[in-house]
Amino acid sequence: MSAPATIPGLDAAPTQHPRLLAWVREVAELTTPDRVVWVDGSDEEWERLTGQLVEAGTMVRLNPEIKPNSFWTRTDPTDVARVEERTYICSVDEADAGPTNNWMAPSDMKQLMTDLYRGCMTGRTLYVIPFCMGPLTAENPMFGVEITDSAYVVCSMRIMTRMGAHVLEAMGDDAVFVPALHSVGAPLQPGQADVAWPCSETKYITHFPEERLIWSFGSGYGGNSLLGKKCFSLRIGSVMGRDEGWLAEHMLILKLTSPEGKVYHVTGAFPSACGKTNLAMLEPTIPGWKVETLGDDIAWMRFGEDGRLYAVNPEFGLFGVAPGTDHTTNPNAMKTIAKGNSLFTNVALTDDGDIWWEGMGEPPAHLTDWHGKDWTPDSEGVSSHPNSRFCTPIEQCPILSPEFDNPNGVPIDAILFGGRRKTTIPLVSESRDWAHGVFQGATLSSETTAAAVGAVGVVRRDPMAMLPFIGYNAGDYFRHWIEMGKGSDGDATKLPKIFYVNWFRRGDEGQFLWPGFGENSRVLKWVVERLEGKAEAVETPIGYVPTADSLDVSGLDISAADLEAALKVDVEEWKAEIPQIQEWFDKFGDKLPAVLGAELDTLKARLGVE
Ligand code: GTP
Ligand code: SPV
Ligand code: MN
Repeated sequence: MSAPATIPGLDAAPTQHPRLLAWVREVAELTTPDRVVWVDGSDEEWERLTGQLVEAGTMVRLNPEIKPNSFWTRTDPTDVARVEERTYICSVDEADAGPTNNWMAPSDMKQLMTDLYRGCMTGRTLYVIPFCMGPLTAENPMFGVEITDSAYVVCSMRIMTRMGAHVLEAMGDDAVFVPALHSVGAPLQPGQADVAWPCSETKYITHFPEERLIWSFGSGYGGNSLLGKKCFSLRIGSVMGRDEGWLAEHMLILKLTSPEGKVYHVTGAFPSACGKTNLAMLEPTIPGWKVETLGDDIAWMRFGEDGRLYAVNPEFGLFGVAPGTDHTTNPNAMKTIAKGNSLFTNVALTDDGDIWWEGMGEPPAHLTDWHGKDWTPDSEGVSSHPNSRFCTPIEQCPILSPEFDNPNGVPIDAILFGGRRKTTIPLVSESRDWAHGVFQGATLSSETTAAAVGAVGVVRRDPMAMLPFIGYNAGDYFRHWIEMGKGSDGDATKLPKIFYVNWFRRGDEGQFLWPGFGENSRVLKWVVERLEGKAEAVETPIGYVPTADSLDVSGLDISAADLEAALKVDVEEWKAEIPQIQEWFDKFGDKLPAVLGAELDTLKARLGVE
């Protein structure tokens, strides 16, 4: 069957970039949309698309007096989170995907997905979104182009990335870019009515690392469809980083100023829904300390000319977990969304056209829940999906650091690894050196959350909080981290110090031992004082842990027993961890760097394990 001679809009391309034009034509001929729209990122376009989405029932406009220019969306109840089981790294050699990724041969995957894509945009609009991850002023701007048949994705990408006409112009005729193809996989036959949230039961989130290519099918949600985020900035980004000597990491970035006016920059890798956004926007509870936000989810880290490691946030918006976000826990997030221009997905709607979710104080007497049903405080179940999200421009954050747009990034002083563990892992420990810090990261464990489809609360190894995001063999990824530890100029003393934190340890009654949120500034203070050589610590088998009085708890409502329990290194608990770490490391065979095997032996010896 031959494709129609012309698809409206296809030839109206505002670019002469030959590779881009050829790719858009090829995709349009395969997917047969009704029209092609070249996205310009303008206010008029936003008005038009949000208007269409309201008309289609996908979005509800919120009360402009409360949340100006903001919208509420409910997804299909089956399309609420990343789908790790359906995520593939299609490297040429299966060994390059490693033991932690799903793999299929690129040619097999392409054949399978080409069949899915054939005609899949019938009755829909194909949007072409030129975008740039990180500042456009970078020496090598990291361009991508997403093709999607979802206007919701276009609007979300406008918040989450630098995109539109100015990006296309900056690409000129020959810029290298990452092609990222997305379809919700729900063609419309003539006369067929659309649904509010089109998607497909068949889902594939696929990466071709050698080609720097992304193909996604079947889901409209977050990390599955906003392809600049996890797919480009982490999975493809990590492969680029391996090849070019830098790191693409699932990390927040913050700037910390001490009462003496000394400036530090900290990154933190915690798994999905384990506290990055909250720490990035933290309001310190200890006097004189100041936090400014640089990024809440992704950091690209490269060596600067001075041999230090610099971090850039490639994103332009915040895609934050809604439940638990409130004026007490994260006041800066609340101030950011109060400015409007935001999308809310799978939260609840109030009767006066505002949004509500669990954790936001007393519930109103009546809500429309994320299923679109009436909800009252007596209703069974929650009003908002546990992975419901706010999507909001980072430039609206009242504590955004002025360095946010600096293409060179900020020099990193400390890296925090952290997980969600009820037991075993103390509030904070400092690694002995880089290799020990990489060991802490490589063996990081956390309970699964609602950010991915599947069981919640199951402890798993999540190396550097990157388990679902490493675009290559995790053993090679550990080796890359070890290599980075040599420094760019052989001076490892310029590298950040590595710490391991856990805000989520529980007491005997199931209560959190540590109050968390703004009080985490006390841990940041200890980290800085360790960098300055001021704070005391005890050496334990797992690293340096604060002494009871080196952590500033002045004015904090915590019992001595809870504090001791939060900081405790329990040798028996750690002994129980060893077989799990051993089993985890065994997965990597020859690929496991010998340094990490040696770290495990050291840990065993320190714990007195045979
Ligand atoms: P992703 O966007 O999925 O990568 O998540 P994230 O790492 O940015 O996590 P986020 O900061 O959104 O927090 C996830 C959940 O953990 C929210 O419900 C928070 O309220 C809660 N949380 C964050 N920090 C703390 C803390 O210090 N203590 C406790 N108890 N809960 C926290
Ligand atoms: C995560 O799951 O780590 C997120 C949300 O930040 S998503 O964009 O869906 O990946
Ligand atoms: Mn994340």
